[in-house]
Amino acid sequence: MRTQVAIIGGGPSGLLLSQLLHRAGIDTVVLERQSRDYVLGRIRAGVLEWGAVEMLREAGVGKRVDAEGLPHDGTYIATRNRGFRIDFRRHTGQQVMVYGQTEVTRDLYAARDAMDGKVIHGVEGVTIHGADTDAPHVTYTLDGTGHRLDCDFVAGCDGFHGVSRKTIPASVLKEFERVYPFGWLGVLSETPPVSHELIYAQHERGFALCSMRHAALARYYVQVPLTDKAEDWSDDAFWAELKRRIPADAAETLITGPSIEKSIAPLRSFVAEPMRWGRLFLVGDAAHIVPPTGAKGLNLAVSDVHYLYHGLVQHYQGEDEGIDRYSERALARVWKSERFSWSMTTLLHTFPERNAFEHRMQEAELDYLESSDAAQASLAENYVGLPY
Ligand code: RFL
Ligand code: PHB
Repeated sequence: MRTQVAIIGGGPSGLLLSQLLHRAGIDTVVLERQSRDYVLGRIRAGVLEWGAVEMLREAGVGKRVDAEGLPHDGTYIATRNRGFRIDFRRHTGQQVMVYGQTEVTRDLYAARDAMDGKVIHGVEGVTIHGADTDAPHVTYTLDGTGHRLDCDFVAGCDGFHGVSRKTIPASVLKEFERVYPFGWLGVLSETPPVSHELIYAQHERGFALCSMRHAALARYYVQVPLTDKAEDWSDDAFWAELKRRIPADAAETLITGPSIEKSIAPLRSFVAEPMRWGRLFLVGDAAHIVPPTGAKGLNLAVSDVHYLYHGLVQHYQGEDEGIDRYSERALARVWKSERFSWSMTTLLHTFPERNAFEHRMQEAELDYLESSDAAQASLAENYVGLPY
């Protein structure tokens, strides 16, 4: 089989890239290890930057996000003795859109089906060959039979644990990492969200977040030690802990119910450089991970797709500037989102090893954020998303 762009991974970045390229007349094949139901069962991101929404519209999949997404003009930051609102609209003139990653992926699958896009599920042993030559190819096994896919380019959209990044020789790839000493225990429940905007709560027992998917589906998180296991947390224990950490008025009005999903995600910051090796491009989580505190993971995957999509379209029009500068352009935005996600994580979490000085620094930082318009404008600017 032959295609122009072989895409490894059918998560949001792989599907969006495939959809955009197909609309531009560029042929792709997406190779996904899991089944479609498995991919759609993963509960992950919930907040889209406006630029990401515009990319979905550009890909022809903006209808449902526009109809069902919840535009948010601001967010709350809370501590035990105070709470304040960051007004995105006032500071930036922009909003964000609350719309689940599951729904983005569902919309992209529907669009790929409608265009007869080639998305192959259940592939095993994906291996990239000759990425540093002019004629790369990918081999894989499907239902026990070996296959070969020849291509012009390979897009590595296969997430943090994929094969693409590992294909780049260690002598070329530089990795930067911070692993945080805690995770987020997340619960999804079919209850009305406690607040019409998100609440990011700093508390000495640990961070908590009140989020949502829609009017009847709430998403909550609490910071937990990495040694905790989701199955050891009863629903009652989760609700009790959440109520302790959020402002009293929210705790009083919180409507609880059975969890329909409960899982723990570890927090990590990670960047691999460069994001291109020959004819292989890394996209999204394959190249970088952010802790979820800034809601940037999915949004960064979308901005990577933006740069690569335009670079590939240019290439097929005879101009290589876009693909030649892909890594540099993507990384410039990645590092700024890494900085923001790291600073939000540091500001709002309880670090077991913090000393008295560092505690006071955290308090002063929160105090500054509450009292300074400039600090709030900076948070707002980063939260709604830096320009592409
Ligand atoms: P994905 O979504 O991981 O998709 C990669 C796809 O590649 C497939 N794959 C392979 N396919 C073929 N061969 C192989 N060898 C393969 N290896 C892997 C996988 O099955 C998968 O389908 O990466 P992508 O597309 O770059 O998208 C990135 C986003 O998914 C990610 O940044 C966010 O979900 C991160 N993230 C969150 N971001 C937020 O902004 N807010 C959140 O609340 C949030 N929560 C999360 C998250 C990520 C999590 N992970 C990765 C554990 C919660 C979790 C649990
Ligand atoms: C979510 O709704 O899952 C969510 C929202 C904001 C974040 C992280 C996760 O910062």
